[in-house]
Amino acid sequence: LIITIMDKIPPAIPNLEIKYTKLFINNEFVDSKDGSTFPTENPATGKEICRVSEAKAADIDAAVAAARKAFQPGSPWRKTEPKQRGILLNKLADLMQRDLHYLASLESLDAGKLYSSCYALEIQACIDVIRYFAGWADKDHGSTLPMDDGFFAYTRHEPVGVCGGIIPWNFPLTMFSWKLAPCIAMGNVLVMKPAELTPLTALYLGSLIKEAGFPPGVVNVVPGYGKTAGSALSRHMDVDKIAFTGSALVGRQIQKDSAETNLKRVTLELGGKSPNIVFADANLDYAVEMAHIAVFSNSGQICCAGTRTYVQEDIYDTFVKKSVERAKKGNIGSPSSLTTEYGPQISKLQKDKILKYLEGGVKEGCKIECGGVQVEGNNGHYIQPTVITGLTDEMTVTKEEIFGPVQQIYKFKDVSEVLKKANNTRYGLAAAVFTNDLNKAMTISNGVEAGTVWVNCYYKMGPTLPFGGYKESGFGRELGQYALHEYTEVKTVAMKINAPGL
Ligand code: TXE
Repeated sequence: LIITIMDKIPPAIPNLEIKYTKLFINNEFVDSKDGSTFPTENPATGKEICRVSEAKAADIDAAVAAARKAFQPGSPWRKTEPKQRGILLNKLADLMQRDLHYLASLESLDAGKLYSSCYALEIQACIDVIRYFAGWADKDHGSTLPMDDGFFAYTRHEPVGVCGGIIPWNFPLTMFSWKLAPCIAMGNVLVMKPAELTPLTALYLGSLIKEAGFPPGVVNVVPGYGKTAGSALSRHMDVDKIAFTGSALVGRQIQKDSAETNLKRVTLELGGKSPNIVFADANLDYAVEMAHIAVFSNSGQICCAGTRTYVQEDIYDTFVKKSVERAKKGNIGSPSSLTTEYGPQISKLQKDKILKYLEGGVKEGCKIECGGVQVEGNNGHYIQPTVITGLTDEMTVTKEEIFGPVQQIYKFKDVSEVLKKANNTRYGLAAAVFTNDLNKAMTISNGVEAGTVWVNCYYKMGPTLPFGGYKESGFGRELGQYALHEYTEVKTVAMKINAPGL
């Protein structure tokens, strides 16, 4: 199957022309107010790609003002019929489809992500998400409510207003789409701050938003750093909601910012330490492969990665051996090459952080079965695919998100022990179980504290499936019908009926 897909993928565009590097406010590309710019680099080479205008507080003010103006009662956007909002979103999806080759090449260049995956899977999935929410634009509505005689009551679903998006660098276009699509479908306006490490596809999307015909100010894109641009957005008195994906640390800060300012609505998706549980009765080779994919996809930089692999004791030794063989087999290389399986980490900072976790893990007594070091002779931020064992629940590497290509394999005896271990974490984003025993599958999927549970599969996601965290993985749901609630206020209207003589 992979070979068939690869055959259909054109090579990544070489020497890519970067078309948009300025802030996108009010449907125009503009310099930042003080003229500041910042560099964005190619993680595969460590070299600067270009400089991008840097939004600071004054630019965030301008973007929020443009969004607020677009949201005023009587504005072209407020008068846009729900059906038309869906048509505009579908038009945007058409344009992304048209420019898939360019977008995939740009995403790969700026984020160090595998071009093949961007082209064949991720951007297509963004398009699907946008089309899915386009369909909801004229289908989400309130209801009439049972009420005392002489009264009539109903609810209206109204847009929240000016929404701010703050997104990370591991899935730049995906995160943009997940936040943009339900936000716009429900009639809101958006100020999006992409991660400082990956601003380029977000700006390009700005040009497509304009081309699709959205009125000025409905969507604004303001790249900049977290402490300046991000904070100005999350502390803004005229922003009604922030949708955030990123680190738990910053998630807490954003919640605090909301409390200290205007109690804007907040949804948070903050990563995880997801357990992937493999029982002895599972199909062994399939489980080894899926556990590998669960950790190493996107260079381990996935919030719901299966970072704690729990393997039942009867198959533990074989599983470790096969996992190590698998990790040694993959092709490390340029993310733009169609044959590459493992690309770089996003930055030197992230690479160093991962290596530090590994160093700490070894000091705490865990064993590196393979990898554990950076790839030498390369200026990109590459780390060898790593498998570690000899882990305990108390180790830092068990508790914290490493966010790199590091598979941690644990041994367990039975269902009750593994369930306890799986839930022994502050996170709760995802979990998986591999077994052919229905009772085990049900016991784990009912008992595990996580927003998504995969049974005999991993990363099975789609526009209809809500995604979000339990516990410190955050709150709120993206995708699916549940996402609509995050972008609507419910208004209750109770009306007295004057019916003389009845
Ligand atoms: O995230 P940050 P970083 C985890 C992962 C990773 C760690 C650090 O463990 O190693 O976080 O990554 C913006 N106010 N995840 O430092 O800082 C920032 O500009 C407002 C998991 O890159 O949280 C960016 O746009 N905004 C995660 C966004 O927050 C602020 C994906 C995320 O950056 C801000 C990425 C502030 N004070 C990292 N400070 C996941 N859940 O998938 C920063 N930002």
